[in-house]
Amino acid sequence: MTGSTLQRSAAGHDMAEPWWRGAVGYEIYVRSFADSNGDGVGDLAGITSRLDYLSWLGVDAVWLTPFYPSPGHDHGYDVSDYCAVSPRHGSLEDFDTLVREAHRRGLRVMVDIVPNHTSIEHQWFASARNRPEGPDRDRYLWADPASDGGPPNNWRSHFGGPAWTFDEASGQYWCHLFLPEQPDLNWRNPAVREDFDSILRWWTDRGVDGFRVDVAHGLVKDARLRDNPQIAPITEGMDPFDAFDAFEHRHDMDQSENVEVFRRWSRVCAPRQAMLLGEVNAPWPDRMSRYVEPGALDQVFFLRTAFLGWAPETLLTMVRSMHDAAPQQISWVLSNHDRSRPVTRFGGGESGLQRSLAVTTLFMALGGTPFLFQGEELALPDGVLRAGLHDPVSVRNEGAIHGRDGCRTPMPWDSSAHNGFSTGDPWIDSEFRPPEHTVDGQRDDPDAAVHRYRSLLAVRRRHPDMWRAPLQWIETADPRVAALRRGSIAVVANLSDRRARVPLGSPGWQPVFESRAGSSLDNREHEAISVPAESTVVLATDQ
Ligand code: TEU
Repeated sequence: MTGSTLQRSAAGHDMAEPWWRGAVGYEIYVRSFADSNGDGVGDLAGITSRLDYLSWLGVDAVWLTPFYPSPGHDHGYDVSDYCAVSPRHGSLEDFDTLVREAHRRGLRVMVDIVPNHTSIEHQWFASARNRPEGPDRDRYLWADPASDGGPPNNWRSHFGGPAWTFDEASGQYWCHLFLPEQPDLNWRNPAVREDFDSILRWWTDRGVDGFRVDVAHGLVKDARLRDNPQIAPITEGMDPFDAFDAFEHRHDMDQSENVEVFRRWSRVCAPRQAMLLGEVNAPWPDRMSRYVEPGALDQVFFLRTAFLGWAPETLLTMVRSMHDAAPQQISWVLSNHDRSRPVTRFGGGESGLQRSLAVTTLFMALGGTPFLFQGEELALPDGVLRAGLHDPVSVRNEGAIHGRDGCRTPMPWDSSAHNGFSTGDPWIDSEFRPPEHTVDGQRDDPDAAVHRYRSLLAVRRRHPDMWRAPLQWIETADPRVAALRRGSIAVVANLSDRRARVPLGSPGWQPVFESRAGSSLDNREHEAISVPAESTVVLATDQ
């Protein structure tokens, strides 16, 4: 099925525009969304059974995290077959059903493609390792030991330790920017490029509407494998992500040749109207915007906002400069399956919710394709584990502080056993969520977070100017307050801790969405809006 058979597209959408203009995406962490067969692991049939909820919420597209065959060292981000479904998550038939049912409801389906590395169990790696003289060897990055017998250079793995593991049989090291079980592909090898063209075609032929590209900044490595400059000391027991940041990643990441790979991918995907959305973690904004030059990726995630605690001035400064460098091509996010949830990062409870919704409301008016992470619409704090650790970053590093388990606990649907996620024991053992944090509990309460997010999405759909009309920033006196105008829409985000008054420059405005009640149009001409602390208001005018 192709996109043209979809029955709905974003309101005000012009058919000549790509489907993602004006769309809002929703990330599904497949392992933890819905389990249909009671084995404790989320699956594709479970997702299909919950599509009505996503339609009701009002998102336009879902991104599914990897569901491919995988030994699971990094929970699916170690793929052993790119064109199949892991029995853990269902079957290809289940996938086809999911796509068909999603399309019937006007929802697009994006899959995660993991091109930086394969699983150690992928047949390409088995062949590369077992036959050093064979044609598959060069699909990966192998290098001789340094003169002292150690790793060939000083590159580090994101997940701790060197980015190199020694292969006794051949006497060479293989490169891995993540786990040793995730060997990095050699993107200078034409066979690798051709294989991925085929993988993209294979999934678009099955009806997928786009790809989220894992570690898009990592693909091509320095041809001479030069050392990275070290910029900070590494100490014993340091968090692996901090140790990774102790280097300037001049030679292992963000090489100019990455963009050439995506130009090639775009030639495959653009004629099929399949979106290419990169996970790009590059110094910004100029390096980021290179990835979305015409004919390369369509959008990139801007992930810095998913790293921040509550820091309004920093957040607004980075958002504005990133927006201005690529006004329609940023996928704005506050969270994903790698980061602590925003409600927790922003102080928890009602305050965490107010702040998250205030920022998300601004994101909805920035062009580009914003994404919610499952449970964000419920204002969930991080889940609390009852037992065990699962994230390999925590399991393999005693000093790790940025464990990723808290955001990966099951989606709480209701107050039955395991919050309705599974009838069996979930793969991750976490505390029960109270009724007010569940989908069912919130649907019965008109003031609950889910209704506030749903209204926001409805307002965006009703007012296409919110994402389409040219954006003009309105200068404000306080750097913690951002204001903008887009055609018939104005948005004022007051992230400061006190009420703020912003002149709108013309009369005739009406609030159409308040992230927190209590804004007031001041004076008879309605020319200024007074906005409560830590909230965002969207206004419309008919003038
Ligand atoms: O994450 C990539 C990742 O870890 C980096 O973006 C990292 O946050 C950054 O470079 C820190 O400097 C993706 C997936 O989202 C994650 O779940 C996987 O574990 C990882 O790739 C490996 O596939």
